[in-house]
Amino acid sequence: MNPVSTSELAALFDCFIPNAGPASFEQLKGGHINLTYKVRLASGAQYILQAVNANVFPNVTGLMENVFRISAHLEKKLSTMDPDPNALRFLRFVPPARQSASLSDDKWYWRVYHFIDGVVTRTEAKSPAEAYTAAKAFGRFQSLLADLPEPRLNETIPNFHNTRRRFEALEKAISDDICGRAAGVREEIAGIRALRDAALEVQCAYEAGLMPERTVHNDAKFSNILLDSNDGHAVCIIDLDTCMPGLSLHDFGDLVRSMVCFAPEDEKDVTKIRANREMFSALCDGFLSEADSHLTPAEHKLLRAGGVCMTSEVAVRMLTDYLQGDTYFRIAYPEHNLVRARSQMTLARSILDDLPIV
Ligand code: GN1
Ligand code: MG
Repeated sequence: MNPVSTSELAALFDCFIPNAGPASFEQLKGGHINLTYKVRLASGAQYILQAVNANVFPNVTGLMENVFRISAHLEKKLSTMDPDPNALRFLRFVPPARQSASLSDDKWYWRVYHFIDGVVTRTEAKSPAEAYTAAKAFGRFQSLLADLPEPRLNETIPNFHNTRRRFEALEKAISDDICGRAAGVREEIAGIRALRDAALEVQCAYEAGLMPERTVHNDAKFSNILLDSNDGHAVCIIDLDTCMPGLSLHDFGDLVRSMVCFAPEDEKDVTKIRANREMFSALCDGFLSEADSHLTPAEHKLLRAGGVCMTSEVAVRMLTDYLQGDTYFRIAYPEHNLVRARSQMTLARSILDDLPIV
């Protein structure tokens, strides 16, 4: 998307909160798909103005329906529990006060929600205590959604974590080679192919009936938790756009992917990438402290396999995007997707080789 001017942002925001007076807009980096701005009004009130990428999420109506159903369910459940100042909170959306053609087209869908103050997000975890906190929050999220009433949520991106299909899409991108990049990434292709069987373990167990479909977050990375800036407790799980039917291990796997190593997702120096046992153990403990009772024996046994699955899968997706000309994940420089793919496949290999089964 071309940069959005301040006057355009102000006009968009006015559709939600009319005549709010002068506002400042700050683009928040992070996220590879949507565009996010923090809005600050002269009164001090703060909001998030966000554009959902309709190329990635063509069924925005279904997406928002999911998000509202989940938020309402969580709010209802939490209201019946003992008030706890540290309980998880959830995003509150502001409905548009008036519709406008600019709010939604085939490229972007704009929405506003309340900003939560006094929090930070981070892309890399620092300590096992932090890993425990994040995994516990996602375990709780899953438990709270276990009794979401029927019907099944909309599958807004079909086959989102269908790992086998992701590998097939990579093979197709290699043979189509529309950008002529395949010859330059032979080593990466071989490395990712070598991970295929281990990456498919979770899907095979699901297909064998060893674990049920659940309502899950589907992008359970560390940066999708707002942490209290004073004491670091988990305040809110954000980015509910991919909440859909899926597997518990997809969420646990993303926690492992995003927290088991201290290097960033796009670390260029792969010698810095190594899965850390203490972090993994803290992630297992935190997740199980909330989700233990609802997991099947196979889900318990495949916790590490969840990490291999999600880390390999994202490497496959990033390499596919690189081969197809970087049309999906936003990049900051030409080889960004290739760098990400390398780092994530190195991490998947290390999760498999360096971590215990549990
Ligand atoms: C994307 O845009 P963001 O950062 O929320 C992607 C996830 C990947 C993640 C990798 C809809 O999420 O699946 O795991 O990047 N989201 C979508 O950081 O494809
Ligand atoms: Mg996301």
